[in-house]
Amino acid sequence: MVDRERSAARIELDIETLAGPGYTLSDEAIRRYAYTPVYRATLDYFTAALRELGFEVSEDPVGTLVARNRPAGEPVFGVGSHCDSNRNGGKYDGTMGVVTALEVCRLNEELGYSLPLQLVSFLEEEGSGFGQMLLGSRIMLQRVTEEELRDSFRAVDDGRSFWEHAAEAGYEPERWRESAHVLDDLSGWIEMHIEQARVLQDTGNRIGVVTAIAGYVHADITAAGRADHAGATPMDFRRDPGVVAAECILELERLARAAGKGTVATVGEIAFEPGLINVVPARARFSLDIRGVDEDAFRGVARDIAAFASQAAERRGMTAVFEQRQTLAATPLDGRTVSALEAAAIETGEPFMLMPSGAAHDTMCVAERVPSAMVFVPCKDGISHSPLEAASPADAALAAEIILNAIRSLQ
Ligand code: HGY
Ligand code: MN
Ligand code: MN
Repeated sequence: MVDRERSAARIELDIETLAGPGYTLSDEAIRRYAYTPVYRATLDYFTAALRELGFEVSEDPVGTLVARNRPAGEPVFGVGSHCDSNRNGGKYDGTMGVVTALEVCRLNEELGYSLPLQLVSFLEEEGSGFGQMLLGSRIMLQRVTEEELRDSFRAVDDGRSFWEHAAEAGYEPERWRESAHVLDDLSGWIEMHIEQARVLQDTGNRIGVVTAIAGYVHADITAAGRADHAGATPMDFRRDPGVVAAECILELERLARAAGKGTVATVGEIAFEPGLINVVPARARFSLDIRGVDEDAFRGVARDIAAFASQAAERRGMTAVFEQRQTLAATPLDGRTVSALEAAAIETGEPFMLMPSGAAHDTMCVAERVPSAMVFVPCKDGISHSPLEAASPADAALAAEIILNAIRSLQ
């Protein structure tokens, strides 16, 4: 029998410790990402706790943490998430999933179930280090190219390549393809995560059993005009790409709403060059994050905004270029694993629901090779990617019990 109070207390201690100094680059938000000392300290924290449980802990060639309680080659069931954070992150996104996976490993030992387990904490899920979301799991699934790792993927902080940073941190990026072997022995995979929206809270549910994960397109549009003096240049003489960007942002909202079917679209980054108050910008770059569970709908929005941008720029004597960063398809999750989680949730008598995920997760990659599912817990008012993020260790303890029992039933 799981002592949920004890589990909740352990989960809370882990979460609060990993929110403390030494584990974040900022004291206003949780900020940790690949190859920073605070991220290294976070991996060391999990390594110590897992070694205490007798797990064999290692890291793949680029830094994804892998811990297992069976020798390589034997089947194991996968649990985990990511412990890097958004640059404006909260204590719970990702980290609560790894902590809950750790609690599943603890309970497995204490209750003598001796289930074969492998805990994985994926590198760079947030993309805070190199602007590439799900980077560790996409490397594992070989959904990147060596050229991207060697050259195009550049650090947000200093513009140097992923390859250089990985090597400097003591990893072996030249062996990146071997990361695929992390999934070789997995008989299944369950990731726990905070919901990052407010459906569970508003419906009074403590648990979400996730049935599918929205697909996405990440891209940039760069409009190019001409830098001019902001005071001396009459309005009719301007080539102002900032105005093109503004038209695109409004059009993107219209396209997403018109597409419906849960399609969403966001411009989260915008940058003008030279970015001075008294200079009409020469260039305007803005990011696109377009998502949905209906492939045609969200990919249609990406296609239409690219065409709109180019026409809007041309109308004003300028150019606009759409460059895709990356894309993943909407991912249905494994029916048998979902049913096992559903049965385990029913057994607890606690309120739960089946639901899709609007946020992206490493499970989108794992699911290509391993029967996978996810468990959500509520986060207060749906706030996430913010230091105001809040979630309940008691809900996480309930999730740990449900995951543990689902894994037992899947053996
Ligand atoms: O943005 C996402 O979907 C994830 O939280 N990185
Ligand atoms: Mn996350
Ligand atoms: Mn996130």
